[in-house]
Amino acid sequence: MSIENQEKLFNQASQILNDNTWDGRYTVPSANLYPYQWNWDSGFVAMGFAHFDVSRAMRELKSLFEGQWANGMLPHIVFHSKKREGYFPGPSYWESKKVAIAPRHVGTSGITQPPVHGFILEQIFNLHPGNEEVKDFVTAFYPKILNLHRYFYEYRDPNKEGLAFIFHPWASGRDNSPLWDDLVKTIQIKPGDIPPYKRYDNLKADPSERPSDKDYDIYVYLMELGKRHQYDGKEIAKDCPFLVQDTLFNAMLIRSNEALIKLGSKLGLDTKEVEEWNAQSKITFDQKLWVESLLSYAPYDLQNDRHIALKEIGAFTSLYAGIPSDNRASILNDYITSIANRPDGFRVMPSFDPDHNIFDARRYWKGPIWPQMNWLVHQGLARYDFKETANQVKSDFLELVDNLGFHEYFDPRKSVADQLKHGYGGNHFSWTAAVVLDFIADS
Ligand code: 2M8
Repeated sequence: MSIENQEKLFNQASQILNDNTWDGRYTVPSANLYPYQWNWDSGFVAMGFAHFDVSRAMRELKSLFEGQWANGMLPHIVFHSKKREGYFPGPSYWESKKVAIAPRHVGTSGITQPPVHGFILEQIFNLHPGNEEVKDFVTAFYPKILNLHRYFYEYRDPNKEGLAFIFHPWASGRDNSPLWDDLVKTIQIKPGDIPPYKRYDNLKADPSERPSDKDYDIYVYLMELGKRHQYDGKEIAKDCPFLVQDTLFNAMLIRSNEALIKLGSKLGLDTKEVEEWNAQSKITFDQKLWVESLLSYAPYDLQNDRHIALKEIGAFTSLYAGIPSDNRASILNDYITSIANRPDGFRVMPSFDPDHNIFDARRYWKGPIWPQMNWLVHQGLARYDFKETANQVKSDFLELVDNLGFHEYFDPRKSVADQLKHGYGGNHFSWTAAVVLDFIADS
């Protein structure tokens, strides 16, 4: 891509992050579709801002962590804005203020999302060497992330294996991924189990690109269960039908642990606790989540004691966390290469196995290319020195944004995407902008 084009995309991306900033201190993923602050979206956004406005980057993390609960949990949505209409489930649904350990001054959800904040903090720190304000911020912020990780090890790891569970598909960040299809089919919803509710997402985005109504019933069922238990991980573990040790979620935890260890040693902070967590987590991830017949990692379903053995994007983020041996890393890299070289023409990296009959190139997490996932996969491939594949993942993504705009997600099929006028889901999307900023700054 030409320098002029890169500059154009960089400027458009910074404009989007500024436009999506509300009250001067937090960013919404997409003003129309998601009118609140989201957990991992804001992590990537902070990295994007760090390339042109580091004060905003720091403010983004600060405003997000205003939603942190007293036990360390960081909710997946922080409802700063007063707007009560237009998104389900909004602040009144969750009733977080009825929970003693939730913040008093701001409403939040009761579930979490992949813990990216440790390595985002490290990115911000590394982008501004010698900046005393950044150094002070990182030092002051560090304990908040440590508390979040401590929460996962204390409340979300009942067997003390070093892997955290999630109890809702939304917490995986990959809402309607085919990974969860069989498991959610085991949940029988009886009349009266869930309250009546009204979706807005499928009015604002093309319903054929969104999760189904059936998916939403399950989401509500699991939220109701969480609410009954005051969102207490230990209580939920006792009777929740959806209890999963996810690949992406735990890879992010491990990579963020690593960031805390590196930052801690640079800043003279005590890193013993996080080193112990991480040593165990890395080993368990590699041993427990690898499925030899799949030649990949896979999430583990704790209630049914089995792997969810499907080829899916989360497994490939293990590279960024430095989990696989060189041999396993090569296997993962070979798979990505095979997708990039398919005779039917695919950009990398689709979020789900294109050879599986559930694959759907348009529908949300059932196949499309997602910006932040491409960023994570790119970082991982670069870490293991798979330069060619790393570059492919990056250039495929930049090409899609250049051709189809700053959308939420994209069609991986070249023959289809090259005929489209725009990408899928929301437009002027914050994490798309953030990833563009980092990819271009890193070119
Ligand atoms: C999507 O999830 C939300 C629920 O959290 C939704 O569909 O309403 C997911 O892509 C999630 O990963 C993302 O953080 C969120 C906001 O971009 O949207």
